[in-house]
Amino acid sequence: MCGKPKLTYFNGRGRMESIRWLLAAAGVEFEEEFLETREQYQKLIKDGALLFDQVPLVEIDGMKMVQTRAILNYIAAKYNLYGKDLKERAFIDMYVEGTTDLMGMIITFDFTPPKERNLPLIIERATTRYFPVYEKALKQQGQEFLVGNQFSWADVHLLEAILMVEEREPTVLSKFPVLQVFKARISNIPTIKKFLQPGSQRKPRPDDQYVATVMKILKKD
Ligand code: GTS
Repeated sequence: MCGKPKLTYFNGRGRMESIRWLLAAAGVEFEEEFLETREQYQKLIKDGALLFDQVPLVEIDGMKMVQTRAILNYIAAKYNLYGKDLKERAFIDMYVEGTTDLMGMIITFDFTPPKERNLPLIIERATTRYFPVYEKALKQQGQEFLVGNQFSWADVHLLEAILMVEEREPTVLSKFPVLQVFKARISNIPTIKKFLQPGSQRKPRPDDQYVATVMKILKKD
């Protein structure tokens, strides 16, 4: 690898946060450049750095990678967090797509006009559609991890999703004892434990100022 991966995005979670989580879980140090102005973003486009004129951008192994899913796939495969065969990969993909859908609802929440926000729907989906699947999978397997008795991207993504929903509804795991144990166990993996500590590159829940900055840079006002 040529140096540390460099992540270019806004100084907040958005689509980049799962990439930060995955790199941190793999124990990979990374650098970050934050977009603060529209000019910075336009320069990236002018320089041809963004294949589809969109961020996240991750410079890794001599590539300028865009498209969140492609970036995550690459990192997961490179750092052995993507299962040991095609079937394990298929399960990791299914679990990750589920948590992506759930987190997507929360990521867009702060960008939605207050009157149209529907937190009860998110909590209902978390507790009736998504968390039961992970609770059952872990229980049936009788194992510590979601796929193949081995720590994978699916576990990292599920913990990220659990913490994100808990930020909005702290009691959300009350009916999911297996997920409670899972959360404690995965949070204690040394690389993750470090990422969860204050001062890490993990980003806080978005505030109004963050939303305004993103809107200004993307000219969505
Ligand atoms: N499919 C892409 C991905 O998953 O990476 C979508 C990327 C995307 O839409 N990025 C937004 C962007 O650059 C920024 S954000 O949604 O992550 O905040 N939008 C600019 C544009 O012109 O589409």
